[in-house]
Amino acid sequence: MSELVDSWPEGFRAGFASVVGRPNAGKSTLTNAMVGQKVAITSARPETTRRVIRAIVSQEAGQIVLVDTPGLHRPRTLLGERLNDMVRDSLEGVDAVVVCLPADEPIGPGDRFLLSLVLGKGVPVVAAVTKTDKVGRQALASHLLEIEAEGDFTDIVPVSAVTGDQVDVLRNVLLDLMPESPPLYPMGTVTDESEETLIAELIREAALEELRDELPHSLAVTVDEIEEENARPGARDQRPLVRVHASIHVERDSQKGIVIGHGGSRLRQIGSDARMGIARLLDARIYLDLHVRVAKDWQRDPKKLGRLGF
Ligand SMILES: Nc1nc2c(ncn2[C@@H]2O[C@H](COP(=O)(O)OP(=O)(O)OP(=O)(O)O)[C@@H](O)[C@H]2O)c(=O)[nH]1
Ligand SMILES: [Mg+2]
Repeated sequence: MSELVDSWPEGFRAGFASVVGRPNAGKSTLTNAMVGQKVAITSARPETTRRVIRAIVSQEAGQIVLVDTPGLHRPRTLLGERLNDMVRDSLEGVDAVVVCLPADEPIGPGDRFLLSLVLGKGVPVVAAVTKTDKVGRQALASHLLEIEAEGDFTDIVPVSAVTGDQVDVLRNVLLDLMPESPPLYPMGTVTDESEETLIAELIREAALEELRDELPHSLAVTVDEIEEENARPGARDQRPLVRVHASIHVERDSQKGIVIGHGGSRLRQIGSDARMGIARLLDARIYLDLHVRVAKDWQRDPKKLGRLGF
């Protein structure tokens, strides 16, 4: 990969930092803020991230490959176990670990369990105290003291991914922890995820948003086919037309109706939201063909999980 990068400044640093924390702690939002571009999908529902996503921060002085992970939680399904395994695997061989601890919630047993997995393993651990815009100064100050007492952190950085406050501080702290190395990716690359994965994720994000608290965990999305056509000569919009055929998989027949909605209204809304995100991603006109399919109890079925990419 480094042959794609011809030269780099003396003393350039590059390495990996795993971003971990309990579900909904703000890992993906923080990852996107550090990159300055949306790579990972986010939502107000816990367990949004379901795969390990590499998001790359490139700066003059170095490169940080952030590894955004699913939230570590008490698993209830085979899918849950797989997600937790991904988090554990993501800790191997990284140069730093960022533990996200929300400023607006007390440290709980889940956080302590996670800390026991990462602290004292010879890898620097930075506590990112997330969502600081949600609490007052006083509350934040005492929360920081509590976190300090939880273990031997290399650094503790309060940060808000929404206002951007201290995002640059966290970036610099991490950059200092990276080893001297040539760039690991061409400068300017923001992720190594396939287009197909990013599209499937944008559809899932739109569905999570539209379905609110209904069946958030029962959905999986696959992209079945992508076709690209050039714009007709003389057409007003000269961007290519990309036809995306994708499926939303649910666990039961009854859920199919929920996703489709009255007269198909919900599915249309999901499609229209997702289409905007995909158009932005590909800089193209998008035709999105969405189907809802039932993959009975897919979260507990190893074969079906495999087919859905887990
Ligand atoms: N006010 C505020 N909200 C935030 C901030 N960061 C994240 N959030 C919100 O917190 C919720 C969860 O954010 P995510 O980034 O999806 O959390 P996550 O840790 O990646 O969650 P999982 O992938 O489910 O483990 C979303 O509604 C975000 O908008 C922040 O700095 N300030
Ligand atoms: Mg996430």
